[in-house]
Amino acid sequence: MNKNCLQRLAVGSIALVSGSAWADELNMPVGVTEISRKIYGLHMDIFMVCVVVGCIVFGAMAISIFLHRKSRGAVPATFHESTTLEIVWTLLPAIILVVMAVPATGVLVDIYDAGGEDMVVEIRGYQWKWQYKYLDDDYNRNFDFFSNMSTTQDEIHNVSVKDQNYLLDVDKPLVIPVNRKVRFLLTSEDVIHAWWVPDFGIKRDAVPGMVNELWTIVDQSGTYRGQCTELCGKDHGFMPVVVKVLPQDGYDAWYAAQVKTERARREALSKTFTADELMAEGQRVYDTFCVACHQANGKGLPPAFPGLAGSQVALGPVDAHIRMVYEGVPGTSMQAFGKQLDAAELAAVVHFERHSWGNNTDDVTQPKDVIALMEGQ
Ligand code: HEC
Ligand SMILES: [Cu+2]
Repeated sequence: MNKNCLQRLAVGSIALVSGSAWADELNMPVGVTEISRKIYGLHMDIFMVCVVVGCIVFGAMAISIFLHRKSRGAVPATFHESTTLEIVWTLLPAIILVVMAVPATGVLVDIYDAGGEDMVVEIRGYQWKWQYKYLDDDYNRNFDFFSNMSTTQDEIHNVSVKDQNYLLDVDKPLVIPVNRKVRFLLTSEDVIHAWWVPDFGIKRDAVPGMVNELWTIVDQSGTYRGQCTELCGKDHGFMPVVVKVLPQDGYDAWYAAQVKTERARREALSKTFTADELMAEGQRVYDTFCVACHQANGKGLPPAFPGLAGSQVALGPVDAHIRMVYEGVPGTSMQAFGKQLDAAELAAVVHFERHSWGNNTDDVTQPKDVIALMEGQ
């Protein structure tokens, strides 16, 4: 620990104890939910207990080192096995621990009380993005979307100036209404991730094959940011969480727009598109879902991630190509995209790969081709 660090620590401790403005910079956030404020209160109470215990213990030590030093002719006491003393120094810490455990348990019980919700959102972790599914009782009002980090590669590679929300921005945030109890169901499609929003005071693991619960009631509208907090592979640091909390009427308008988009998406499954439309949509899907491994120039990052320019699969029979993207390649990082993309998106991205970076297969892939092959219709 260097001097600067020690200074900060000293100033920080004083700031925390005296509750000055400095504390805001160094302390954990108070947050915008009752739970986050309870956690903050607990943190401050227990911090105070630690400060008092620390002062007594280190104070007694400092005083005895100073007053009873050898050069003053101090002679050590000779007593052994003082039963009273041993009872006192066992009971006292035990009592302090119990006193701290009581309020902590109360808050923990509140944190786990996910019942009585107004709405449910399923959160699904993927390498390396989040999917949000709005689970309405009415199937026709259900929809879901992916939330991908939107920080540009140029910012990451220091080519352009870093944004204020560097690595903490997404293309589509989770949107929830203010003052409503939202229950989250957390799970994962691949490895363990963890969903965390410090301002809400909530965080939980997203475990494949399991569903964990989480809930929140946010009482201030605004945009709140968090991150995946479970080491989940190469792009673990690139799957931020962004939550936009809207007033009820703004939220209702947003929800209605999502339902409309979802209707259009479901209709697209039975449409026939032009080659240009497929290329435009395919580019969007590729840039969102494939570019991290196969790269913008289609050359991939061999040997880990094969190039698609000139690839046997991208130039071979279309059925095998669709199947590969739909089912993935088990045991590799090539995922089964049939779970994440619908038939229209799959058709577009397959078409795009067959007509980009010098590939030209002279065919057109439509949603109905994907449905016929993979969904058995
Ligand atoms: C996390 C990394 C990753 C992502 C993201 C990814 N792929 Fe792959 N992809 C791979 C790997 C690894 C292979 C090689 C699999 C193997 O060993 O056969 C592969 C192979 C392929 C192949 C076969 C290439 C060949 O010639 O063998 C195609 C086609 C393909 N991916 C398409 C896609 C599409 C389309 C997307 C986006 C929707 C995508 N990939 C996203 C990792 C990825
Ligand atoms: Cu993760």
